[in-house]
Amino acid sequence: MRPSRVFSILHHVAAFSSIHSTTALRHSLCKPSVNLRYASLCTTQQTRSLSTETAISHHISDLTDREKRLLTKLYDGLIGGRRAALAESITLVETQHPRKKELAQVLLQRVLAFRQEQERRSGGKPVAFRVGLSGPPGAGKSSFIEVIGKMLTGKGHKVSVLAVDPSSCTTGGSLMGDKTRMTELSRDMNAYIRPSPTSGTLGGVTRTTNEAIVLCEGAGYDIVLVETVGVGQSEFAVADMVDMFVLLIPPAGGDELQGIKRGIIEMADLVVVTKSDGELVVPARKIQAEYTSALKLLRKKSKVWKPKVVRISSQTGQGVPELWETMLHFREEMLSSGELQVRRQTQQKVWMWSLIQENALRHFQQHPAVRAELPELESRVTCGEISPGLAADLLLKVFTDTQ
Ligand SMILES: Nc1nc2c(ncn2[C@@H]2O[C@H](COP(=O)(O)OP(=O)(O)O)[C@@H](O)[C@H]2O)c(=O)[nH]1
Ligand SMILES: [Mg+2]
Repeated sequence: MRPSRVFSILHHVAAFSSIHSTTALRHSLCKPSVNLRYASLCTTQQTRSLSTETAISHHISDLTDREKRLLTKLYDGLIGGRRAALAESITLVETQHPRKKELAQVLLQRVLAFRQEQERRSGGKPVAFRVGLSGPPGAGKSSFIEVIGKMLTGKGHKVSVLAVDPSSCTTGGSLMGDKTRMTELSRDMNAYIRPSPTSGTLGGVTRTTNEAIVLCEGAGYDIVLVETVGVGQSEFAVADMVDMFVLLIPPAGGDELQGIKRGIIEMADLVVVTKSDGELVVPARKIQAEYTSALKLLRKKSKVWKPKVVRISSQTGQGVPELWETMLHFREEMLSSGELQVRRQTQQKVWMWSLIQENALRHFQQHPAVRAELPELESRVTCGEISPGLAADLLLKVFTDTQ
């Protein structure tokens, strides 16, 4: 993206925002610090946002009246907690249409500003609790979400459920099954369930899920649950967008457990052995013991939190209230130590870099000079005539020479 493009998007943000002036935008980029570390971070942001402000004032708005009206309607509806507006906003961030993508960024920026203002008022404490739930297909994730979701709305929370399922891109959505497992929750006015988009790459799904989280929080959902199947890299992607990553394991035989990647166990802040009821209580206990000792050998993700292994049953509800207490305890520990805030900041950076990676690669692959050279270089690499390293260097050279 050329600088002028960047500024033009930033300008949309300022032009569209009637309440949030450029000063508010600066506020949104720099919330009052919770401790000294953030204070120093804010100082650099302040300097940076001054140039942003200058850039904004030099650019003229090119949002049409219709676009402004659409964005106002979505923003007001979203902040007012209207589900239809939330659904429409998520559809907007999922779009592939270039212009609509820009509009989505304007909307997001404004929702972010709103959310940060809320955070500032609550003393820098994140307004929502983001929880990732992963585990092999059939582990009982959706059944668990139904039970805990209802429990939480019963306590006065607003719960949103987002799904990251790259397999749904090819199968057209395995989420139908999930919806039927969440029948009561999907009828609950304080819950919002959004299936994974059925097109796009994992990268695309990840981006839109990250953005959907922001929108849900803007719409007043204070608990965001992100469900993902333990397939491919999706669980790693989800671990990178939540405050707490929970791994659900069914009390089944060894074979299924082989499928759970060691790396993902390391990511878990909590391991939940599901279906601990009836005949499954004994195997569930066994799995709990196995995971408890396995976790002791793994690298710790946090300085203040030791991952735990708990057992629950969504069928009987046993262990679910205690599990929620454990999750709250985690959040408190992570917040008071400042680790949670740092985790979120790191995630923002990871997210930015993965977007850059995805876009830069696409830009490279679509570049005319690269496309012209690619077939020949590829065939010379495959027949061993030149090394992959040399071919990559040559392609990068034609790319940079023609910029
Ligand atoms: N016995 C028992 N079965 C369960 C429990 N939770 C889920 N199941 C069953 O496990 C299967 C898979 O559940 P589901 O929630 O769809 O798993 P997901 O693929 O991880 O979302 C379904 O047949 C559920 O009825 C539980 O607590 N106890
Ligand atoms: Mg499911």
